[in-house]
Amino acid sequence: MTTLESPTAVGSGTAATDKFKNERVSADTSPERLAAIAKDALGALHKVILDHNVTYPEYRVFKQWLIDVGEGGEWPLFLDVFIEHAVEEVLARSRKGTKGSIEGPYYLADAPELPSVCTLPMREEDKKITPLVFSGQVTDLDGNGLGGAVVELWHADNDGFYSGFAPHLPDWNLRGKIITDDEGRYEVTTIQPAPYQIPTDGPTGQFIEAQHGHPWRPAHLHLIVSAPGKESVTTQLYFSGGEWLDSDVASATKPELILDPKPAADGKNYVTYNFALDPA
Ligand code: MBD
Ligand code: FE
Repeated sequence: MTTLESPTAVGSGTAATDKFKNERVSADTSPERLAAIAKDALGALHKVILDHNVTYPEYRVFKQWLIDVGEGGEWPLFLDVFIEHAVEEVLARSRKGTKGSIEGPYYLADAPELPSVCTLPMREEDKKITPLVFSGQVTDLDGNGLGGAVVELWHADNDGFYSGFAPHLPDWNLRGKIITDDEGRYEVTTIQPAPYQIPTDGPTGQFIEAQHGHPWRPAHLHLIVSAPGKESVTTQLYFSGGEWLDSDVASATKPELILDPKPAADGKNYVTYNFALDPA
């Protein structure tokens, strides 16, 4: 960290909550299915209370903590760190192609479109970090290249900030939608990301500290890869030998999603990763 503290819970949390609220999501869940899920969710919680002999003071602390999470704008953070991976596991059951991972709270639609060979938007100070040249091909499950596929890429800067969720960063910093060439290939230059510490100054940080956990995610790239007629995949890529790979606070790593970039004589790191998309 240089001039700025790590991201604050209220800063990034409020921005993430506002972004999510603006999406106005819905799901075509039947009333019967909703009732069954709600009944089992409450039942699971009741069982924890009974198994652990939870007391009234403990119950009231729980209530206060839930209120604090909401008022601190931390629900997107807390849910995506501690719950989303289970939903992704359900989705993964029906997938054959590239493994997915969680989206997390900091995705923004409408990033600028970039050609198949490109550099992500970045500031002069980002350019001091080791460049990462990330290339590969998007294919179907039979290995046929998919021209015009979209590789959406977003990641934190070297201080752990995501553009759109930190006011000091220009819009779309380290974000882009790379359009593949006729053979489905792409080559994007960005910077080698650093491990990411989730904000520790709010109720999510309290929750982690109370359990003697750590607030770190291994360094990661976020991606959504899509093509016409194919199922899009939301995923993340990590870095071989990186810290926190085996203890990601968000439980979102998979062995198939680890990159091993090699430094070249030009001072840049190079790595290739190919994406295979399931049919829609
Ligand atoms: C992140 O950058 C992230 O990827 C997740 C899943 C949660 C919090 C911050
Ligand atoms: Fe992230």
